[in-house]
This record gives sequence, C-alpha cells and structure tokens, in this order.
Amino acid sequence: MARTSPNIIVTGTPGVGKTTHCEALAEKTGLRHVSVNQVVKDKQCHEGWDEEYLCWIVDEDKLLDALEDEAKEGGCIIDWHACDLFPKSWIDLVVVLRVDSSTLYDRLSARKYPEAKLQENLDSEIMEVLLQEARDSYDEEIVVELTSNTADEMESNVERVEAWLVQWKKDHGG
Ligand code: DAT
Repeated sequence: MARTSPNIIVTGTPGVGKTTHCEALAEKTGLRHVSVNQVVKDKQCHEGWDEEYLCWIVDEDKLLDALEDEAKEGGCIIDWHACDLFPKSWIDLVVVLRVDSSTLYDRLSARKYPEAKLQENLDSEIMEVLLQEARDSYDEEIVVELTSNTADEMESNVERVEAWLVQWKKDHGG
C-alpha cells in the first residue's frame, strides 16, 4: 500500500545538527522524529557498546526489523549518521546536513568527544562521506545537501522541507 505521508532521512556527520533539525521539523510538520540511536538502545538492535568510539555496535538486520512497520506506515523523519542501510523503497527525501570544519570542531569538542573520534568525524565531514553515501544509495533527485552552520540556516532548511512536504502531499493526492 502506498504511503499517505513520506519518509525523510536527515543524515550527516555527528554534530551537524540532525537532532535539532528533526525536532524542529517534527514540531512544524507533525511527522514523527525517529531517533535511530534511541531505537537501537530501546529495542536492543546492537551487539554491545564500542568502548573506543563510545557508540553502539549496530545490528542492522535487527534495526531494519524494528523500523519496518513505522516506515511502511510513513511519516517518519529518520535521524541517523548513516543512510545506506535503509531500503530505497522506504525513502522519499534524503537531507544531508553539512557544516564548516571549525564549527564542527567546536560542537564536537563541546561534547567532549575523544580525540580519535573527533578527528575521524572531522575527516568524514571534509571528505563528504555522508553526501557520497547518500548519492550512492538513492536517486539523485531525492538527495538534498543543506548547510547547518547557523540558526538562520536551520530555519530556512526547515522551511524548505516544509515546502517540499506540501508539494509531496499534493503530488500524492493529499
Ligand atoms: P547531531 O544530531 O547531528 O549530532 P545536534 O542536533 O545534536 O547534531 O547538534 C549539535 C550541536 O550543534 C547542538 O548543540 C546544537 C548545535 N547546532 C546544530 N545545528 C545548528 C545550527 N544550524 N546552528 C547553530 N547551532 C546548531
């Protein structure tokens, strides 16, 4: 059955502003903020905790099973620092947030990331790893790169996604 509400991924390197954007979007649009980190934790979709990188070792099969019903229903804003694991058929829009290195450095330092993890994330942002992953995994028409350095940029990003949603609903008989 076709979705009556779209699924959106908000992705990017940790610290780009995914959670902040997803919360604002959920409030404005009524779509649901699906924090993958929370799902991994709550539904135990992991094989333990990585002490070096301070993150869960995700079991992707379990994660997809845990998300499947919600994704089929539609109306999810999926918040995760990866995007290549989700089936193409689930996803209507992929927002890749980008940020300047110095801003990212400040945000991750404020989170007290260990040096190796901080450096790895900075490299990942500079190398455009998530943007490439999105482009490799989805049709280019649905991948949108947006900058998230300032509150003004965030506001205009949210407006842009809201406008996209209005159009999506028109196109899908809403
Ligand atoms: P992520 O979920 O991608 O890890 P976040 O939403 O937790 O990122 O944001 C990390 C920090 O940066 C947080 O303190 C809020 C701030 N931030 C995020 N996007 C911003 C923006 N566009 N302008 C100013 N601050 C922002």
